[in-house]
Amino acid sequence: MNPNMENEYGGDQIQILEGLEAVRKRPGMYIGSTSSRGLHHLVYEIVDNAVDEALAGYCDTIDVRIDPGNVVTVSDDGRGIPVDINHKAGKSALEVVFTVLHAGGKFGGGGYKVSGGLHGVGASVVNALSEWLEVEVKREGKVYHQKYERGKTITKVEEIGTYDDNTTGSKVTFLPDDQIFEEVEFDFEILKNRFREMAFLTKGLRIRMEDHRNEEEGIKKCDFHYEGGINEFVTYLNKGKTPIYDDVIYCEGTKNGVYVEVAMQHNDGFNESVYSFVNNITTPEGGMHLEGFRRALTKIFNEYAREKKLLKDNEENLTGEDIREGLTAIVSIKIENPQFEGQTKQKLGNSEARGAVDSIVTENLKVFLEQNPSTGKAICEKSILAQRARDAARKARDLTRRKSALDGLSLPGKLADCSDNDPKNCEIYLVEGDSAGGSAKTARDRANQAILPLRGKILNVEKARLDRIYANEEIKSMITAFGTGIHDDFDITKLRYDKIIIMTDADVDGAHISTLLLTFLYRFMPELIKQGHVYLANPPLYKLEKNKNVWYAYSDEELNKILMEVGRDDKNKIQRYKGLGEMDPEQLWDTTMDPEKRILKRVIYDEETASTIDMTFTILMGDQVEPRRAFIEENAKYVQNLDV
Ligand code: TSJ
Repeated sequence: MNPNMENEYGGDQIQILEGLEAVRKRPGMYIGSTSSRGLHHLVYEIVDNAVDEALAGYCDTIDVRIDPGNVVTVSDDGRGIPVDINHKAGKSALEVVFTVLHAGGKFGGGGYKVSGGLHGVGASVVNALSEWLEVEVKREGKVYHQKYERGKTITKVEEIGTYDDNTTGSKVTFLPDDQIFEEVEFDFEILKNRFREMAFLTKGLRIRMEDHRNEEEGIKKCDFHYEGGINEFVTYLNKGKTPIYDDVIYCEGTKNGVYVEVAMQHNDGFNESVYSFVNNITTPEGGMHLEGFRRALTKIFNEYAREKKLLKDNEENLTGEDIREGLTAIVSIKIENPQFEGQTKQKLGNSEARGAVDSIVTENLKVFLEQNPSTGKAICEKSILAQRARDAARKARDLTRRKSALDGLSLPGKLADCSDNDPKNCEIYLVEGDSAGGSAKTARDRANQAILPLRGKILNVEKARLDRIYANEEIKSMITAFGTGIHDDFDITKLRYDKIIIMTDADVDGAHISTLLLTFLYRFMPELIKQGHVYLANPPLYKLEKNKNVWYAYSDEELNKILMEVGRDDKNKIQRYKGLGEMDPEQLWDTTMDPEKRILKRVIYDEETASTIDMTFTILMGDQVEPRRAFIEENAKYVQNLDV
């Protein structure tokens, strides 16, 4: 071999290693964080590459498998990652994909590539952050293989076999590096929700997953495949709600090089559930594509309402909010060089996307409304009702605002506030009922724990219009106690407590009240949940006493465990707590409120699967019983245990 060549190759190699070393040194720069969230991004990154192959038209099915030890395998039936020598890099294209930063998809043609956000950083980043990674490619009758450790090449690209069934595909297996990640346990539900979303966004694509980590208990599986794409997504999101017209309205087209797809349907509720995506990546902060969509809707329905005389000449225009009341929609665009802006890089900055979405939606909606006048009328009538309610709500809100200005923002009378002035040290317990509230007031640490008793059932904000919500006493006291304001005035820096702790009875009613409170927080102050300020207290179900010893059990399993130790025959010393009210203040402190001993559950919010969370609340709090039962059986997954 020409020694110069060898040198050159060696030089390249060093540079490449430095590239991936940088990823290991500052993983957060590439995958956002090294928490559970970053961990899951590894899987999305690999799956995204296979989805690109599907978008290019060459792949129908993606399989994901989790094995014991959190080893993940992603395989597809695409063309197979090219293995021939990439002349610029002087090595196999396959090796380039896994060892050169940002090299993913730079060769070959077709498809849309993502260059920003948290995804699209390339398979090499996953490789760098994996203890080991193996890739297998089936192409032209040959099977190729390569293995890496912490980003470094361990074996050459080798031909390890042949086959003659004409199939092709790529398969990547990796083990996330526990030197990098705080946590290496994959959450089946989180992955499942994201894969469902990905399948909706790429019509026709099948994504399957199997979880083999705990085979004794069974193999968990899911299988998503939607020929209807985002139309089916909207139908799915409106499950448990009552649509006000039958069809999902669908708009599609390409303009300025931007491919635009929109699906929408109104329900008889009051919330706006519009999710936007760029190259299949969620954009929780919206951006130009969402602006284009909103602009088109507002313009079209105002024009339509005037033309049909549903809105009189002397009446005010409908606002965008009026038209979006009860709207469920997906705005999905594909664009070649997306620019992501904002603090979390989740907002689309490309201005050409605004015009593209606006004109595609305008054109499609015009045609749709001509052919479906009754749907047009239903939307306008609902928007006009929303307009009237908005006026009433503004009056109610102004009234609360003026009132609080007069009282100098006085705190609610029922609040037993804490004395420490530093919000960092403070927590507020939202307690169901006056009697439990009384116990909690006696039990608490007065310096740092505030108590706000709430009476009976909390207003279901999922079923009420704004005017009623702002007039509700319990809701008003929460808003003033938190100090953050609400709606356009919301300011998290004014939050008066670091922890908002929901404390309800450990029974069905208590769970219902918790969910009502969470629904309020989720709809009206989502930042509190997103930034991890919201917790559920965890009161015990049983108390056991024997020879002056006391045990508390927080679950039936725990009770059984204690009974095994203490002896089953002593069952009559057991006390089943029917509610917080049955505990005296000392017991309440010991079991549920003492920061040294208590267990709190933190409520988590995963942006990646926001649409699923939204539906969760709809299903739990909406009218329809059947989806709720099914959901509760599957178990609420938005709560994560946390010892504090
Ligand atoms: F990113 C990755 F390497 F991790 C990965 C890539 C993981 C998985 C599961 C699949 C893939 C992948 C890549 N599937 N299919 C492809 N396709 C290509 O890389 C490819 C194939 C052929 C051509 C061509 O022009 O002939 C071009 C490309 C980009």
